[in-house]
Amino acid sequence: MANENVQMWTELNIDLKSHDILLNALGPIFQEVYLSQKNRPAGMGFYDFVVGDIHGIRVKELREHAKTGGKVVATYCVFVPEEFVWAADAIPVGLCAGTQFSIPIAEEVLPRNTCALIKSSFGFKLGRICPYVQASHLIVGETTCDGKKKMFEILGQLQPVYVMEVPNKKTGRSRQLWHGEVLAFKDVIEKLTGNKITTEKLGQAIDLVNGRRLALQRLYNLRKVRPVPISGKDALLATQVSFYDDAKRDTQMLTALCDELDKRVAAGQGVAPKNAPRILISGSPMAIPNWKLHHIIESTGAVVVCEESCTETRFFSDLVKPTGETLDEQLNAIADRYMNIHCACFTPNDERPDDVVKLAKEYQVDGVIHYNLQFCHTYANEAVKMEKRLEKEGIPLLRIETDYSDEDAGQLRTRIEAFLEMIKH
Ligand code: BJ8
Repeated sequence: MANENVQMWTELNIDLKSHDILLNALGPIFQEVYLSQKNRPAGMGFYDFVVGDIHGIRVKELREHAKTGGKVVATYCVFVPEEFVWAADAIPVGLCAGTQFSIPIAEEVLPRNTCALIKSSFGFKLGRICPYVQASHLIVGETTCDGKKKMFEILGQLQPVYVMEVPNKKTGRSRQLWHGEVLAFKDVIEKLTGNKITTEKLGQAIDLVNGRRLALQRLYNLRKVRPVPISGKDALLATQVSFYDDAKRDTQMLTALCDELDKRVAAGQGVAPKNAPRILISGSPMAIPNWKLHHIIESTGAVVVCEESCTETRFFSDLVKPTGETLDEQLNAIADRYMNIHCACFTPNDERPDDVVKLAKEYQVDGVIHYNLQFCHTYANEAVKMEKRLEKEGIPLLRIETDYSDEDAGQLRTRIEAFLEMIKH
């Protein structure tokens, strides 16, 4: 198997030397962050297996799909409507952008004062260390923030890139623009694949993606229980894997995990004591393998019970209304659903603080940690409004700005411990 993988990576033009260093570093980190946890649900075995072979089996599936003429479409943002990709018999894959490893490579080209997520993803391509990027036929970017949209121009010199224009406001005119963008994206995917997107195929794709969203909603609802039956780290991993696994299999695995958690809840079995501080994280996305903040928080005895971010609640909380009977109605339902993502790239974006307050109550949290990646101006500025709003609601907030390196881990731990001390009942 290992040889088979090496052969596949060679065919994908991977820089094997750097790639080896990356995979060899990931094992011990996963051991420390994940496998050292006690009392994990057995259903997490699937996710451990996926990480254990992170650049193997799934990449092989993508390659086999490509050998029969199928296309692979890579994305970085939850604004890209994956329903069209599935409906055209292509496979969408959310790209990894969560490791420090690829950042020095990216900094050879990009300005250092760019957020870690952008640098990490760009470094994966520049350094030829991610087989998912190498296996994709098209990368779909978006105009959500300045750093990303300018990076996509440079990325486009290395691989085919298509950029969707995401509006900055939520006015009627912006919605019209977005509807046009969604329609144009459908055409791009049809052209790439040579397959016509029919009402029937799109209906099936809507059901497929909604099915996965419902399974993720079920997982998150289980985290509302006290004591919580799954750690924040494990829930985070399950959602991270959802970005690149097969949607049907992912739904099955999530369902099996939730069935197990139901039993834990019925037995009153939790991963942390009933009185462990419950934390909500809100802010920038945490792409795989970014587990830094969860690991620090949970190793202090607190438990992360919810994340308001694009790798979590913003990814699955809304469904596409499965009511459309014509292609036009389906397109409108898809455009409406995606326009409702409360990313900080919008102005104003008062819905996001509303969401955080609502989630804080539903998940019975003791405090909120606002997480923003260094050099991300949208989330950093929005934190000002968030702070005021949460203060009004009497919900304690700690603002954190960090990157993917471990340099500030000690300092973060000290600040988080002080915060937990302050919110203790
Ligand atoms: S919909 S949050 S996935 S853009 S952290 S790259 S905003 S400088 S990731 Fe995002 Fe889509 Fe919005 Fe979600 Fe820029 Fe900020 Fe970096 Fe960001």
